[in-house]
Amino acid sequence: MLPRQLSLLALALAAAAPAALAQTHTPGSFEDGGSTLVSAMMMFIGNDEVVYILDKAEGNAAQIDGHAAWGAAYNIAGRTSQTMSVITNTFCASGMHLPNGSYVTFGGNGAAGPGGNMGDVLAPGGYSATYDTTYGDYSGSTSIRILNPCKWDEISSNADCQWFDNATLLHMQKQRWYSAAEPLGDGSIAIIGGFVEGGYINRNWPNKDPATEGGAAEPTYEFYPSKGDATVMNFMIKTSGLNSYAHTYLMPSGKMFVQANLSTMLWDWQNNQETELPAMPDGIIRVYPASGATAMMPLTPANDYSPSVLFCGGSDMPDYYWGNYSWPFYNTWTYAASAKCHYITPEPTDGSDPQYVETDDMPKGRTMGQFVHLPNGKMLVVNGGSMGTAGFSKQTLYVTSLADMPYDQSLAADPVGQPAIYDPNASSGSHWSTEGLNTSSIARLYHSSAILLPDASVLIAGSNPNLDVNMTAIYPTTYDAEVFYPPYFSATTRPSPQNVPSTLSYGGDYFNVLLPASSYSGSANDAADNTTVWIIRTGWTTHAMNMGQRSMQLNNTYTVNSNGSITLHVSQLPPNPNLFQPGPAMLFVTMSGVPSNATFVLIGSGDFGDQPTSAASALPAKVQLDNVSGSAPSGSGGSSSSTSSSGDSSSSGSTSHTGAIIGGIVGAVALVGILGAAFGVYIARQRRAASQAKPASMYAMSSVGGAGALGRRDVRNSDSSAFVPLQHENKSMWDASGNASNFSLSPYHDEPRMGGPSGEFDPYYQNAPRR
Ligand SMILES: [Cu+2]
Repeated sequence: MLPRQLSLLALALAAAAPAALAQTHTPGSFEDGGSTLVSAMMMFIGNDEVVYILDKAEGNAAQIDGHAAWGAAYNIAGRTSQTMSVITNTFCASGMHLPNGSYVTFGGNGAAGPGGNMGDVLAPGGYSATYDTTYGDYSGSTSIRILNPCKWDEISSNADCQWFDNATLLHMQKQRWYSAAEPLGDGSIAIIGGFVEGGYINRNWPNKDPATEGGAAEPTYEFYPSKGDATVMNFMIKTSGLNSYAHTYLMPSGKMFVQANLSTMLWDWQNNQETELPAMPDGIIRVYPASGATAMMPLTPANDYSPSVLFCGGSDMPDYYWGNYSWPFYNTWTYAASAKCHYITPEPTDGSDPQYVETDDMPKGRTMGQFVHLPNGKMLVVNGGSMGTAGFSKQTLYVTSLADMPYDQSLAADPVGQPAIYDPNASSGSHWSTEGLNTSSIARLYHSSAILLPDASVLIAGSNPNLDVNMTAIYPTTYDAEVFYPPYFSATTRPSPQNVPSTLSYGGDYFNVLLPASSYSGSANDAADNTTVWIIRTGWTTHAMNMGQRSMQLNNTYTVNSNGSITLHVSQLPPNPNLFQPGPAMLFVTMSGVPSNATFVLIGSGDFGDQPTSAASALPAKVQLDNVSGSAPSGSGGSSSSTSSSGDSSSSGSTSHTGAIIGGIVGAVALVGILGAAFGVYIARQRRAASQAKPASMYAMSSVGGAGALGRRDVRNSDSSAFVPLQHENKSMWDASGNASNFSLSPYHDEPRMGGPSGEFDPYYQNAPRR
């Protein structure tokens, strides 16, 4: 066949790709998800076509602009990827959606070069690098990078589809590696804590300066867009050491649940006041690097939209074992991860005191397990290992040579390849199920990720417990993605809702969704009674978390029509943006536990600021009709013969069914227009002007600023061979001898924009004091 004919065939196949959703998938199985080109340390879903992927700057074979790539876009239907340009090092950033459906990522690390070494253009003082000429990455320590999702075909051709990543124009006040990020009810994002640069855990030992660790810890919070100066959060000092990637969940009151080390609090961010909540039980650490699985449990009418936060796994390693910035003071891979689960309702509606409550153990202990909400009200846990912790290192206190490290640089071992599913509504002792769930043969340890896809399957990718790309390590750099098919893929028919809106509000008029009779079999009344409507925010997946992930069941009633169709009357979200912050989400209609495909929806105003709310309107009373049935083949997953909304217990992982998966793809198309329109003020102009500009002056080699921003002048007294900026043999402020004369060359901190760009480039410009 001639090359041209081949390419035409490829085009024809690509055009047919959406029909892949109607293919057969084996419930409980993993399918080959293709290559992500860069190792998927972070992922988020942009729309029904594209998942965006970020790696750290490292020596990936995939190239862009003449150097290794560390960004990619993944085609969901085609399971192929294309590289994307990212300017700064995204090594262990945090990320979040924005109210308009764009995404933002915060911080990272200094520039890295081959071998995980510091880049070759050093920052003043030589403690880290601003740039590396081989990998082509700039420091990402203060970066704020923004991406406006595009359809697959646009990405390579449209500059507006690229990352905006220019820290000269837009950046945080502080350097942050492993910061937490949590959206507020106004769509702005709290950015909390982190390391200034890398390390195993965020402390020296002994821990004499729990606030700043001699300038290595960043105990402050700030907001994007800014609400003022970065300010110390006392909780970060209290939890010093094990306080990075703190677990954060906005509560209905507008206060924020924050969990780190063994401590828990409610944070009134408007007044920076902390209310202590009970300590995590049983000495189990859930933050990095113990990295327990955590998620807010689904918000439902049945639980009155009262949030509970679930934690599973992690590690109860004694405090000393966690070591310091350099490495653990224990051979972590010999320490079993916890299987225990606890949940807490931080703001009980009955006025009782919040308490951690133990629930069923996971089937197996896990560190780096991660929860993915499924559109049937259940929670999938995937990835991780049963031994050790997150992080990587060339040594521990006891194994002092990399050659003697039994799992190379990995501090975890014994990957747990079998998913498990938690049902919040099951009775005690039966919350967990692994029935019919296959076991993946791909280790998903440090720097792996997982996210729900619009067809309700789950994309799993990443794993790279190595300083740089290493394809021969026991747990190598992993580019192979997998798609996991939950048990509801046993269904022969899936619901095909019509008239799903593309925007939702906080309160206000209900909307109607039509379910054709072809969506189900059996009694219409029973089918309607077992139909639920879910909005799921998949979040920003990295480090065993899905930052911002939420699941909410909307209230609904129904009318059964004489032709067998069912009209669902669906409430908007409850009139409180704190329950489900403004921004993008996927809407599923689930019949007897079998979800439709997702429709992408935008919740709220599409912009920062106070969100419009109105009282919830009353739903019409449900209307049933006897002797009306669905027209789907009987025995389908949507059959009313299912007696509960679980619908997935009878499937077998070894049985394959042909699924006629019809879906809400159409609704997703509408979102593109919204994305294009809503955020122009913030993004479009700046991107056109500056997105591709090489930030040659990004980090001028000046000694401006910073010296006063680091607090105490104690020096960090531990170094890390495994985390980029500290690997350099420098005599900088990090040096244990602490030469005070170097302090005037302290890290870049939020340089003033003298003669700089106008405010159109920088949301901070109007409202944040510069220093
Ligand atoms: Cu990391």
